[in-house]
Amino acid sequence: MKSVFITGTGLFTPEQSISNEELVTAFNQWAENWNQREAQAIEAGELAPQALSSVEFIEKASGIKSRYVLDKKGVLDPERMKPYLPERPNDQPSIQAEMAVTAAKQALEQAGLQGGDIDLVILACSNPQRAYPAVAIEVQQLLGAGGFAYDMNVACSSATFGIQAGCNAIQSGQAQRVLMVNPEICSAHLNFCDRDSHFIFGDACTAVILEAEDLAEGKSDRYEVFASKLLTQFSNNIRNNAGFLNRCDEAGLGQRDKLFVQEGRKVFKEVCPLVAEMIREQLQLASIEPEAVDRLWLHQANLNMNQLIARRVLGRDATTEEAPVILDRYANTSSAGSIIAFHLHREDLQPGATGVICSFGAGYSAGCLLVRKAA
Ligand code: CO8
Repeated sequence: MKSVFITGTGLFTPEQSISNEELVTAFNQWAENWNQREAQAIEAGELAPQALSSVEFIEKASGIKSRYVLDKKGVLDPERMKPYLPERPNDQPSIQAEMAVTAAKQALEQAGLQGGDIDLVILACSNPQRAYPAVAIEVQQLLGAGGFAYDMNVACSSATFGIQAGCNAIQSGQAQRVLMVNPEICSAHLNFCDRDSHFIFGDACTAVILEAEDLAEGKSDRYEVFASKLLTQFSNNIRNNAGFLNRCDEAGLGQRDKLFVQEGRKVFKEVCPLVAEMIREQLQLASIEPEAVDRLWLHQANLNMNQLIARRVLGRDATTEEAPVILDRYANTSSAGSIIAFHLHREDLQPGATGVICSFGAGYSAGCLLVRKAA
């Protein structure tokens, strides 16, 4: 079977960032306004008051200190509590396509390629912004790529599943050079009025170029994807029921399940052992001792979660060099997280270095890619 290499990565980071302090101030103002508005019902015991959020809780429970977003003003307006992202006419690039093209151009440059060299575009993310046409096809057109393109969604594991789909396409001869992009606009489907989750997500887009061995030959900083495992297991603990059937039952419109909802504690408990076991198994199958792993580029949802997984894999605490953290600045960017970590934290690795790119999230879904820096 042909070997497949990652020859370039790119990252789009929105210009605006929200600190925990700013986010909590807006949330608490919204909560106080709500409590005032509903004072009579609260007094009568018909409604429970909204509890306040806290910076200390957020940082301790998640490790998140700030997040990048496409629109800060709308999110921090206590009368709005969601981004304002104006609709665009059809003859203008859509927001996700624009994010993807920015990240893709960086990745193409790193790989020494032009858009026209790509013959498959996979756009993999938690929520493509529309039903059709596929945003991937718009990206294909904007970059002047050939071949074919499609959207796919495996929530937080979209990028690892997307890379695997790209490897499969190259290995089966359907494509030669693949662009895989992850435009995550998490702020648009996060309920900023939900104290349990209002701090969790941020926006970003990553891009990865995959090339067959013969085409990747001689390129510096290339990584062979030499083993992989994908896993899914149905769970309702992370869910978003937004969809085109919503309009068919008025009773459900505007309910909280039409945005991101989760049982965070259950997710933590169930996903950590599953992922640690998956990585260990993958390493064992590839006859690699955990000590020989140079880097763990883990999904970036929760710092405590990553520390626990790394400890279970390595049998000891990982240093931040071994398991880089980007969630402190970016928060959870869904599928983009592990790729942001890979993009920002691999420069120092030597040829022969081995690493794990691993995602986990809604579905449940988990993807584990073993990569090795080529000589
Ligand atoms: N401020 C102050 N206190 C709070 C707050 C807050 N904001 N929120 C909750 N509390 C309180 C609770 O009320 C509770 O109080 P009490 O003990 O009195 O009942 C206490 O703090 C503890 O609450 P939790 O048990 O909920 O706290 P945890 O320690 O479990 O931390 C986390 C909550 C951070 C959510 C944690 O459970 C976690 O990170 N779990 C893993 C979640 C995860 O990884 N999910 C993956 C989701 S990503 C994904 O799959 C992609 C989906 C698609 C993208 C969606 C984009 C929007």
